[in-house]
Amino acid sequence: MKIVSIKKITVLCVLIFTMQACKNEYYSVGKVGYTVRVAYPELYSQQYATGASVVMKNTVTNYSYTGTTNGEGEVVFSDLVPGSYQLSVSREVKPEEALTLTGFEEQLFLNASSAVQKVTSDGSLELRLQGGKVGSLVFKEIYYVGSRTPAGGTYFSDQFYEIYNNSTDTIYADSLLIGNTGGAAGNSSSAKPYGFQTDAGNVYLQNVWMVPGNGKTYPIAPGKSIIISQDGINHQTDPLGNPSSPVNLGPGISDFESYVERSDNRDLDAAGVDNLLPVYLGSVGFDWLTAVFGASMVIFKHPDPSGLPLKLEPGSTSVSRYVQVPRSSVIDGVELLANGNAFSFKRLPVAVDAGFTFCSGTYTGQSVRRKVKTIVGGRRVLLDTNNSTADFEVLTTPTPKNWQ
Ligand SMILES: [Ca+2]
Ligand SMILES: [Ca+2]
Repeated sequence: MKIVSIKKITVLCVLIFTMQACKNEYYSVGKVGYTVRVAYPELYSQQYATGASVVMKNTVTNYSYTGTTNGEGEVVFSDLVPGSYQLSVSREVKPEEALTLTGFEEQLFLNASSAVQKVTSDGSLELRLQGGKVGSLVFKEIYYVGSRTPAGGTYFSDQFYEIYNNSTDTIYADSLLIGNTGGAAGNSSSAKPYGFQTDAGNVYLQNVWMVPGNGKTYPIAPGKSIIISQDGINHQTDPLGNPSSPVNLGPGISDFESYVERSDNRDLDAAGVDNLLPVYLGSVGFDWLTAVFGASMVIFKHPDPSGLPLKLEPGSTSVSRYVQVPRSSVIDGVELLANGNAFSFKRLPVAVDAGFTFCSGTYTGQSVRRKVKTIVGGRRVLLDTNNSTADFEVLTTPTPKNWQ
């Protein structure tokens, strides 16, 4: 802690012209003690921040007292001149320290500041650090392979995509974009790999949907998720469903569903489950069915999604066009291929997903789910190394909004 220098006080007194008055005031008023306690942001594994830099700046003289918080997150200014002070706190968190505090190994810059405090006698103040965006939205679970009916038929209206807030801040799902790539999944060796494979700077999507909302309509709290379903019904009990389906995706579980408006009303519009907004539907029949062999999935944000360029697949004679999404807009992506030997059919750039994941077969009722890396204060932090080979595991039974 610095001590007010006599030189500074002298200069100040000269400047304000009434040297004697100033001197009298300064020396006649007793100094006071002031304790500042610094707390970490909510949801951190520790409550109080040690090693935080605290600055108390006198708003009249501009003189600053500085100090560093101790093991209890406190700094005591014991010889403060009474007056009005503005407090500011900063704390840089190194990646290895952040891993313990938040579950994410990344550099953080936390700050706090106060309104002007009138300090006339001994007192204290607690300030909470803020900032440091930690983590992001990630795919938690994807169920895409479909299920068998009791008679052995195939059923694929029960696909879902679960998106999880892996950060320590509330994130709004409003305007979030979700899409699937085209391209073969590697189930047939005679198929050609996706013609866009050599472009590492973009992702090419067959269909793109958007979450509605005004910007603050759909908050996702830290450690919570949203589910986007093909149809937001209880597939096990609904007359249009499949009694052998592994999932109930009704209201309360599904947050959104894809709804394809058709004159024959072939797609059902489940009440209580909000509909996604279509942005570009390059290959949609009765509904948004993604490949049961595996389509690679991406979530992203873009200020003008309907203005994104549409591209023909290089080396293909198909007239289908795909939405070109810059890699920098991608929030998360998961490469889903047909089997463990299908690496050459990758459709996402390595920077989005360095690996891929797969189920044991189509209509097996299995899902792929991101592993839990650690638990901080009861909140699961999911493993996100941008490599789904390492990050995901296959479940025999999907667990929408659940972990069992
Ligand atoms: Ca639907
Ligand atoms: Ca609906």
